[in-house]
Amino acid sequence: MTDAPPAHSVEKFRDWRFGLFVHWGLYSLPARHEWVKNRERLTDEDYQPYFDHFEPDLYDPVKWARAARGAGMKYAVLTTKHHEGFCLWDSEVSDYTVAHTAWGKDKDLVRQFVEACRAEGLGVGFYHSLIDWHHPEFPIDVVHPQRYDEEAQAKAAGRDVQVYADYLHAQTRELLTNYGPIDIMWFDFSYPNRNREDGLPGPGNGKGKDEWRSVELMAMVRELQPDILINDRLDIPGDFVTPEQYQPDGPMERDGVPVLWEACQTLNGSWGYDRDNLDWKSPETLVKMLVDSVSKDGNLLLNVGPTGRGEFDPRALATLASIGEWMRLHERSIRGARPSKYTPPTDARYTQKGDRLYLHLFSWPMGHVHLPGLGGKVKYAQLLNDASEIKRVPNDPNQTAQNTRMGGVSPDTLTLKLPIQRP
Ligand code: FUL
Repeated sequence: MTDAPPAHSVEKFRDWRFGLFVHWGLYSLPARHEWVKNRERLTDEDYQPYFDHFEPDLYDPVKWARAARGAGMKYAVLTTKHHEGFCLWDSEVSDYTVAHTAWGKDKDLVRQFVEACRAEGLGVGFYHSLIDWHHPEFPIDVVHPQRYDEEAQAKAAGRDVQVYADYLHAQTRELLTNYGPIDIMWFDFSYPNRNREDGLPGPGNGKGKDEWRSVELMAMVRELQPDILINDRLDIPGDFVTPEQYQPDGPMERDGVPVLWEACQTLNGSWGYDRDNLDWKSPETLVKMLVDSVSKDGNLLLNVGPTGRGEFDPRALATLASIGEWMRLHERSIRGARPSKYTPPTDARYTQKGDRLYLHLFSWPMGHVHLPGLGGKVKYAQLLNDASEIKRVPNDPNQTAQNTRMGGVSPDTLTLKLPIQRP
């Protein structure tokens, strides 16, 4: 067993920079967030209608893959099983799968997804939940986030998490054996912030890794898929870290050493389809998140929650199309780009590829922009969207000296003249 992924997998992932996350399961039917079973304290019986009515007749993952590609994404990660426990493939160790629904007899939605992604040239990742609110041996009520009262603990007593761990390992083995090469294994999630003795929030006692048998699980993943990258949610360090719904302050580190990272972000605060949620982020906000990630050497995994019929919501499609329009003109500054050693001015970011430095202005300054540290270093400047030339404002030695005294432009600052209006 090796404990690090091959360098070529790491570089491929860093070059991709932008991927699609898909949260799809039975929770797409109530259409009230993927945690609906927990949030509304639904019993298995309450939840059964969603299994009975799971009929995604419009599921066409080629359309998903094309929408992703159109947005400039290079890989896609699918929830093979979310916390609710429902499996999108015909797992040998469970009846709680699409193949056991009235609609889905013998269907394997995971296979179709993998094939569509491959056909469209996208990398493929599997999200797989460690939590399982349906498995009879999952000690749901002790460790279940938001549920740690006495009644819950009593119910959980006697459940054997190791039986569940066997199931988790068997399912992971199926996923990594039956679908060809898989690029990313995205486990979710252990309980670093929960004391498992009393179930209360607080410093974690790190027992999650024993319950999932994380070391053994990770070794199996690497053995089955030597080129795969594994995320960090098993309670042991993984290949990349996964800031969720926030942008880190800068390049991320683990134990003082740079670490590969991928921010995951929603379109509207919910991962699963959430019909009445109107809190949609604008394409501009999302593009800024992408640029911000790349400028800090990270990736962005942007989520869509398809409907119960298996389609992307028109609002999601419109957002992806707008991002795609931006990417059509600016992809060079994202794909394969890395952070720059230069510090950008306020409300701006740099990305860099070879000797090309890309300046992303999050707000448009009036008339000109000062770039500290770049004086005398730039041969030519242009706008990326239309290749139009950008002139520099020559450094007037007297003016510069005066500005320096006043705390303004210094001799090593490059000043560029911008169009008054943002193009
Ligand atoms: C979290 C989960 O609980 C959410 O439902 C979602 O899957 C997100 C990406 O990870 O931890």
